[in-house]
Amino acid sequence: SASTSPATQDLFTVSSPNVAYSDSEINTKYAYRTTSVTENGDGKFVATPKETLYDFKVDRKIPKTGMMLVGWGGNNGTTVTAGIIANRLGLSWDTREGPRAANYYGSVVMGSTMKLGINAKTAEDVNIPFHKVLPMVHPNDLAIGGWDISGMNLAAAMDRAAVLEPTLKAQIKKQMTEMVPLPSVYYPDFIAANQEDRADNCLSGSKASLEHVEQIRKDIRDFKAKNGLDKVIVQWTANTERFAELVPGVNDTADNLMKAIENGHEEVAPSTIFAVASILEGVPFINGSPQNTFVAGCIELAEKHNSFIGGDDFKSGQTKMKSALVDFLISAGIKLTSIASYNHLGNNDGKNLSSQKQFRSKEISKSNVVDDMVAANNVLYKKGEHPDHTVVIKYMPAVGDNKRALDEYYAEIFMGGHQTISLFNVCEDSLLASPLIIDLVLIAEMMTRIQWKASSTDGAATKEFGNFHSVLSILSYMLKAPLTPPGTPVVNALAKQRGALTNIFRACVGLEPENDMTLEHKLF
Ligand code: NAI
Ligand code: DG6
Repeated sequence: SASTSPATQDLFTVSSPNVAYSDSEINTKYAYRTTSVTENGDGKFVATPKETLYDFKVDRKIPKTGMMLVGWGGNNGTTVTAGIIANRLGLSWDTREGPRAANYYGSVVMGSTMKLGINAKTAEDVNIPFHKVLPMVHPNDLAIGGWDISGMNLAAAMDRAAVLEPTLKAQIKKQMTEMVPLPSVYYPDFIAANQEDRADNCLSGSKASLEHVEQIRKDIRDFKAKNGLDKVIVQWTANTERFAELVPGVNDTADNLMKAIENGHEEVAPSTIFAVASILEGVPFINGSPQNTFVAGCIELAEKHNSFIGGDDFKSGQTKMKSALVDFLISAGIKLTSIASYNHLGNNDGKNLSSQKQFRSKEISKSNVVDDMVAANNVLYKKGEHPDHTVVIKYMPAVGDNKRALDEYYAEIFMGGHQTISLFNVCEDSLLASPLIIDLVLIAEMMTRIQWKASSTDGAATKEFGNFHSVLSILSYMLKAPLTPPGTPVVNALAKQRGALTNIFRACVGLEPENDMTLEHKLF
């Protein structure tokens, strides 16, 4: 917790000449090993092992951290807030299936483990909670706040969401009632017209303005001061917006974007206003929806201010399965030829997505998720060849937040045969998304406390310690359409995304990447 001293908070220490602990920092010298490949011109390659030395520095002091959600009064916003309060209070409640207790299932950080190594005596694996690899914030300690264009208090909004059991809601009603979203930026053209009737808590003005940016910045500062916080993370879990048009001179550079905001240009989305305010305030901003919040000018602004951004679109149910299953099929040498993905859902997200422009944003983010896996297999697929892929979403109020995701995967197997896999996946949408919201906050916060430099021991000119790139692609595991630093590849394959996350965390404490060779059990 925030009050634990660095010395007592560690579950393990690393015993290595490359790792040094002080009260305030963990300092590590790390050899990053890759393979450099050159092409001979005759279609053959030369692969050369390469080693780059880095210094990593981890700030051990766990900061008092706040999470501010845009769209706080929505299904995700109310569910994640209720879940954290229930965990903090250690609540249990009755359901028709028996008692249930608060947990963090579905959170990689809080619910999964990582192999630390092998027990020196028993030769058995030693696994530790992911949360204990680096000195991370505990979600129970997060201060929570945010904005919504609907002014309903969080208890009423939680009822509107119809996600949680009444026996749980009754126990947290008092705390939830006291939580009321701040007024937000509402530009009606960006979300579906069917959302208008809930927009009763809006800042005046229906297009971009510097006043809006300044108001959001002030809200962040006030929240920080009121709760005595060291850090704040802002996350968009508000309605899916339409894509903003990319207009040269408007959103292509940081300066043009700031001018466009000043001039009230109509192609600046509310989500971009929140991103800009967060960047200027130096707090990480994560986009949990699919729209193109991070226009080029916004990314450049983040880079200029050395501020962190991450996105886009939480990867919760159908797409998480897809990014695991397609990875498995194609890695197994099976030629996937079509994916048909249908969804129907009855929550407010589904209602908003029943409008064509907002659906289009979601269709794009749900459709591009297999590209890297297909492109990587040049045995099965010719250059440019791609499986057919369709995504359908329908609004069916009766099923509420319990989205139905139906998928058919059709593949070519040995000697002209076929494999057809049909999935029926009932995704309790907000209960799947809430732990991702927590993971994104905890990992983004952790990344603000990790610095690197080229190692002074490898003869390179000694550089100052600096941050990771502003675009936090390490968050990819939680996101459908991962944003990566301009010009760098997007990785959608779930196992690779997890590998990047765990191995970067391991590197920061001088541990080798996880490998599954287990030679110790094979070479007798
Ligand atoms: P929701 O519709 O229940 O909540 C969205 C909230 O945002 C509403 O309370 C609405 O009043 C508010 N809002 C709209 N525009 C706003 C603005 N400019 N400023 C502040 N508040 C605003 O939707 P839900 O289910 O909570 O999902 C939120 C977002 O997360 C959607 O874009 C959805 O597509 C995305 N998402 C959800 C996933 C899930 O599994 N639940 C997974 C992936 C993405
Ligand atoms: C219909 O697919 C509605 C969407 O908002 C999804 O529920 C949400 O994006 C989660 O999608 P997925 O593919 O990660 O389950």
